[in-house]
Amino acid sequence: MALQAATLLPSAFSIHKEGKLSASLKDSGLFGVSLSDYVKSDFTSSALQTKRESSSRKLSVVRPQAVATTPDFTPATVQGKKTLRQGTVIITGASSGLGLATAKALAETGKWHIIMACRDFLKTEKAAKSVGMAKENYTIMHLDLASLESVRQFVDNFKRSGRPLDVLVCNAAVYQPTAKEPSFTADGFELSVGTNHLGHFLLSRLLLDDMKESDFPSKRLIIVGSITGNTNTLAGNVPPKANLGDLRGLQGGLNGPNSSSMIDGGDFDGAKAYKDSKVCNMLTMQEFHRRYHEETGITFASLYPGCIATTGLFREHIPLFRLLFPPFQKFITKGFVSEEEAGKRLGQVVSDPSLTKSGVYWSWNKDSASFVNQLSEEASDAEKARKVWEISEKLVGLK
Ligand code: NDP
Ligand code: PMR
Repeated sequence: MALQAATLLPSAFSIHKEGKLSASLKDSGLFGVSLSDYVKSDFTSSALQTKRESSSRKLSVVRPQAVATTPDFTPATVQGKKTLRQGTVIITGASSGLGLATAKALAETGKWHIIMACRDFLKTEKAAKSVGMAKENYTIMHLDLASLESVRQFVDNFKRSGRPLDVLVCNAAVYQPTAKEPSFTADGFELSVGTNHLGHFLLSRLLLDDMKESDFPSKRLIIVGSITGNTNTLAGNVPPKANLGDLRGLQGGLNGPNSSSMIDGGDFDGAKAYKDSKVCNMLTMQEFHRRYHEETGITFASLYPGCIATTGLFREHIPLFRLLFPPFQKFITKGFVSEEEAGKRLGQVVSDPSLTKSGVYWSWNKDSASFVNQLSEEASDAEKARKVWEISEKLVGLK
């Protein structure tokens, strides 16, 4: 079936060597876009945006980012010090896809204890077993990011566990591309922004003190971003495009009747809400960096792990999309990565000693070498980041 689909796709699209996409189909109902819109826009390959990074932390060895970093996790050697204990990393949404693959990759090193922060305990237990994670390497703790009460409860439970917190990975997300009407979190926020951004915002704010107290040599807060929230890329120009506007909907609480369920105050669009939530994720990471990096030494980072077209993220998409999306990404855009490879990439951002730069957004080139990528104008707008932070603080009850 997948092969059959793949043979259909190349006749419709091709990407030339120089990275320009051309299309022989005018419109694709399946991918929901008019291709003529993209061919006009330059294909800004993330690989073309390679920048060399200079490490801001005191590392004995600084490697250029264009060089492939090994998927070998070595937290024990950061700054030449020996770590006497395992690192503790919380990964939200570790029951499937990228979160699970990262948990597996880190567990296999034996150097990490993974707190799998998930809403479905049984599903997570089965998932951990299915990928062969040894029992002593993980703990499952309940977390429903669509409820602020659940986030607070999770934080209390974690604190009571007495474990230090060394790395927090905000990975969980929902994507509702086919929803006609918005759905809402327990606190009445539109579900995608409420879960992907606001739930994680509260979680990371409440856990910051625990990270400050940790004696781990390289403490990190990672918030998973995406290419589709960055309008400086071809993928980010697929409609509907991310756009937070003047934040009037966020200010109004994203709750429909009295205000809009969308951040920019517009009509509900599930795909846009997801992309907007990813912009919030990338802005939040940078605002954390500006406010806390110097004081705490914590590394704040975001990333685009590649297009992991097989994950549960697309579970609400139409079956035909789920069938054709993986071959489309594999053979046409060549942006596809397997869950395993994506898990290694996020694993690097968790623990590779050369990825300690703070305030940056990581991507990987076609040889799987990491580099610091450029964010779109909106996703790097410091004033917007400050406003999103301040409004979010009020919405989650921190102010
Ligand atoms: P999956 O759907 O496989 O994983 C998402 C995870 O989030 C699941 O474990 C899911 O739990 C969890 N989750 C959803 N809602 C909640 C909630 N309310 N509370 C707690 N956990 C929740 O998708 P991916 O692995 O693809 O996505 C992981 C991250 O990667 C996301 O941040 C996504 O934006 C990002 N990403 C993905 C790309 C891709 O191509 N797939 C590309 C770029 C970024 P459950 O199992 O219970 O549903
Ligand atoms: Mg996209 C280099 C081109 C590229 C890349 C890397 C992605 C990644 N996509 C690319 C191109 C295109 N996509 C083109 C040309 C089209 C029109 C045919 C297209 C369409 C498309 C759709 C309909 N793409 C999508 C969708 C989705 O529903 C996915 C989405 O937006 O989820 C939010 C998606 C994605 N494309 C990607 C990636 C990584 C995604 C999904 C994951 C995400 O951002 O989290």
